[in-house]
Amino acid sequence: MKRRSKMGNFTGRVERGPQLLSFHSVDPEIAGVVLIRSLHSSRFTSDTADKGAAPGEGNRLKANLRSALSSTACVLFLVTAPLAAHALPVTEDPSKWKLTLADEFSGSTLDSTKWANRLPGKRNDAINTANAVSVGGGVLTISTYTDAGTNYTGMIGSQDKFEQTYGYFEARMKFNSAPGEWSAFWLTSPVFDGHVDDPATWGTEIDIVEHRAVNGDNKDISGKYVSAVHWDGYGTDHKQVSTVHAPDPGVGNGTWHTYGLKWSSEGYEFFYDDKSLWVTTTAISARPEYMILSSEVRNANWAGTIPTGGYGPLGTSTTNVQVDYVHVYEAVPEPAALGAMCCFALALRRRRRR
Ligand SMILES: [Ca+2]
Repeated sequence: MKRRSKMGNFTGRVERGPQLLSFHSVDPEIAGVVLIRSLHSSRFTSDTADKGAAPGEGNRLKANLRSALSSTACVLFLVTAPLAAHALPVTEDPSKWKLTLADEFSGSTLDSTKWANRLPGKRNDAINTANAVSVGGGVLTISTYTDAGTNYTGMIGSQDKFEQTYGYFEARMKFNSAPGEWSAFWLTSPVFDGHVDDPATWGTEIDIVEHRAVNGDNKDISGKYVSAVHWDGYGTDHKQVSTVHAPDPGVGNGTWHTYGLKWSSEGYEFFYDDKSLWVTTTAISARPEYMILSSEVRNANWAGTIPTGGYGPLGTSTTNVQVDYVHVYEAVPEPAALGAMCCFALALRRRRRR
């Protein structure tokens, strides 16, 4: 017997057999299956038509459930894990998340309890310097500039200060990218490079957003951005999956947007302004990773050609990335899962007493 039914906040399909009644949720937010094995399962009767729930059926089901729960029957709840591909971002259900790091970039200096300037010195075609990194007006700014023919830029990372396995990572960012330069918000593992064949153990590079003004052919792609997952190190075994998000109305240069990542044991889900854009279940890292906010310069590569004369001096260069905030959350256990564990333990205790 199958029929759709409503039971409190649950909507689903009721199936009944000998001493077994199961309630299959069809609500993607519930994503669970409740099995109630009851000596009283015969009470779950209804003359409701298959096409929908009749008035009063929800109350009957709730009453019968209460009766079954108070009986000596064995009660078993099986709740499946949330479906990553259909999960909602933090902003739509804050109760499911606990804030673990927040930096609003207020004040006038970088918060050294959360971030450190990363990899000072030459990197590709620029020199990473703390002078390129500033905090003011409520935002972090990483500038890319040229002084006496040398290009300078910067990056910050939370390595050894904040690392987390799984969760929801979000930054509100504004790109002012230029040819030869790109900026990004990404995660990586401290033991990523040099290890292969086990991304769960060694971790991955997770690029939430990489923004360029132009591509390797110097074609304007400022309205697009890349998300990617890299694994098996940076050597000959290196592998990656990536996607170019486009068209994304309003991305461009000089516009604020949020870029988010929901990372769980089921995979990676990438968000843009709270909209899910891409899900991949490839190479799932299961180890703590740290965050990086970066700008980089590399001539005649995937971000095009450095302008003649460079980017201009610090203070007048218009090439930068700004970050309004970084927020990180970890998932809290679902109430349904907690309830299932409690009921299962209760059922075991009752069985032992018999
Ligand atoms: Ca801010």
